[in-house]
Amino acid sequence: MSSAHQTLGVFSNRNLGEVDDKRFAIVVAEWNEEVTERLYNGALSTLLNEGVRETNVVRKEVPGSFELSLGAQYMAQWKEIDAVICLGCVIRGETPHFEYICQAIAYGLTEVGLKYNKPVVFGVLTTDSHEQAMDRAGGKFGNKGSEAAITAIKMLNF
Ligand code: DLZ
Repeated sequence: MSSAHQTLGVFSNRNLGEVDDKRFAIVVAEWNEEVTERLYNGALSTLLNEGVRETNVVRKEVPGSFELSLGAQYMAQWKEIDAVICLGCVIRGETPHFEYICQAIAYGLTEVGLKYNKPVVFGVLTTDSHEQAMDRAGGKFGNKGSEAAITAIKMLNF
C-alpha cells in the first residue's frame, strides 16, 4: 500500500544524464483507466521534459495490471528498447485478490528486468481507494508516472 506521505518531493531529479538517444516503452494497464491515463501523461511529459525524443517512446496497452509483466517482457526483448515503464493501478477495496495481483506484478517485473538486463520500472499504484490513487496520479501527492519515468532515466545512467 502506498504511504500517505510518499511524494515526488523525496525524489531527486538532478544530474539525470543524457537521454536523447534512449528508447522507452511505456506499458499501460487499461483497468482503472482514469488513473492510468494520468500516470501515462505524467510519465510521457517527464520523459519529454528531460530531453527524450517523442519518436523514441512507444506506448502499449495491456488489459489489467496483472498483464504488465508479460507486456514488459514483450517490450524488453526488443533490442531497440532501452527501458520499460509499467503503469497500473490496483485498488484494494475493489480487488479481493489484491495481494496476489500486486505480488505477481512485483515478482514478474523484477524477473523481466533481470532477465533482459534493462530497467523495468514498477509504476503501479497500490492503494486502498480510488481517491488515494487519484492523489498519486497528478493530485496532491504528485504523479507516480513521472516518478517512474525519472527512475527509468536514472537506471539507464547507472
Ligand atoms: C480482475 C481485476 C481486479 C478485480 N482489479 C484490478 C485492479 O484493481 N487493477 C488492475 O489493474 N487490474 C485489476 N483486475 C484485472 C487483472 O489485473 C487482470 O487483468 C485479470 O485478472 C485477467 O488476468
